[in-house]
Amino acid sequence: MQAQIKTIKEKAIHEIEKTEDLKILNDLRVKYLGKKGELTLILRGMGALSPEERPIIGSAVNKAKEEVEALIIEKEEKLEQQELNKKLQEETIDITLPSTKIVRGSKHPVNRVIEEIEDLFVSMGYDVEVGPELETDEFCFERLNLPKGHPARDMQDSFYITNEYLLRTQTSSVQARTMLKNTEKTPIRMICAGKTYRREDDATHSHQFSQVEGLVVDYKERNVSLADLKGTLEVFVKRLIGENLDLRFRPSYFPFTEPSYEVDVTCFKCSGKGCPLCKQTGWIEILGAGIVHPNVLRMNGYDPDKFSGFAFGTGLERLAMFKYGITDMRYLYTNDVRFLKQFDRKD
Ligand code: 2NL
Repeated sequence: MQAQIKTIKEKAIHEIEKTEDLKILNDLRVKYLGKKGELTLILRGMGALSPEERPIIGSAVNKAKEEVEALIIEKEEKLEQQELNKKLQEETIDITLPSTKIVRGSKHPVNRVIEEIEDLFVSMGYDVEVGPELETDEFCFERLNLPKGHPARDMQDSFYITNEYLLRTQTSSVQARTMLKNTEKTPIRMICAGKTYRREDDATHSHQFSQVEGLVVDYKERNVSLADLKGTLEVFVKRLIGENLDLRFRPSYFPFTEPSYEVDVTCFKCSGKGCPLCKQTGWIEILGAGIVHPNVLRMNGYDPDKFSGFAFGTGLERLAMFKYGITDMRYLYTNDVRFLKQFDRKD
């Protein structure tokens, strides 16, 4: 019996020493020390032994088990350490390698202009409002003094989705919404910038463009006048494009204002001397503006006998082109990174 224990033990030691694999090592633990392991089975068979032999054999088996167990643990630690070393070796990071360059996007020039205009008007006490691009005929036209059948509707061929819904042709719908939602009917100073859509597509027009519009409504006795409108637009244009520019107001027509004006600015290319860009006039049209039409006030909940104000609107693409000297509107839409990268600045 003693000899049998010795043989099993030596076989176990030999196999443990031989293996270089943690899984096999675990199999060996089961094979020798497990419930049906070779050494365990000897203990189980001890019933057949004489009472004198039992403690001797029992102690011999237990001693052998302990030895084998210790050897397995020792080997286990050694193999685990080896595995870890190998992993560390394989996963070392070469910090001298050049890093991968993170390609970062840049703000689109139109969005840069929007943010600059918003900052400027906020500094003058205006609120920045937003509204839906999918609008109703009511807010896009009706409430802006453009009833169905009005000839000025023809100036804007629109994208109707249903009889009622269309893609907004101007941001003015947001002013109407702002006036209407102000149930207290307190004075309004707001601007709204965003995307607008019209059914046109040629060399100088895109079906989608961006506008910013402003609206001031105040108590009549505060006398908001054309002088305030002129002063506001002068600050707007000079701060945004250049202090040495002049503004010119020409009478015009918009359905939502009366009187209405088109506002010209000194040609940025020839400084007013006359060139092909300004068609030799020295001026370039950039804004529409006027005194808010009494109908528009009334239709949006403001009594025209008690309130008056001014409004203005402009296209942001043209403004961005003036500001940055961009010569072709299509650069703003074609997403050429060589163009966009030039605006990747933190100023
Ligand atoms: C242009 C002209 C303009 C307005 C927009 C406006 C809105 C309300 C009331 C009165 Cl709710 N006016 N907006 C007024 C005058 C001109 O825009 O050429 N836009 C690109």
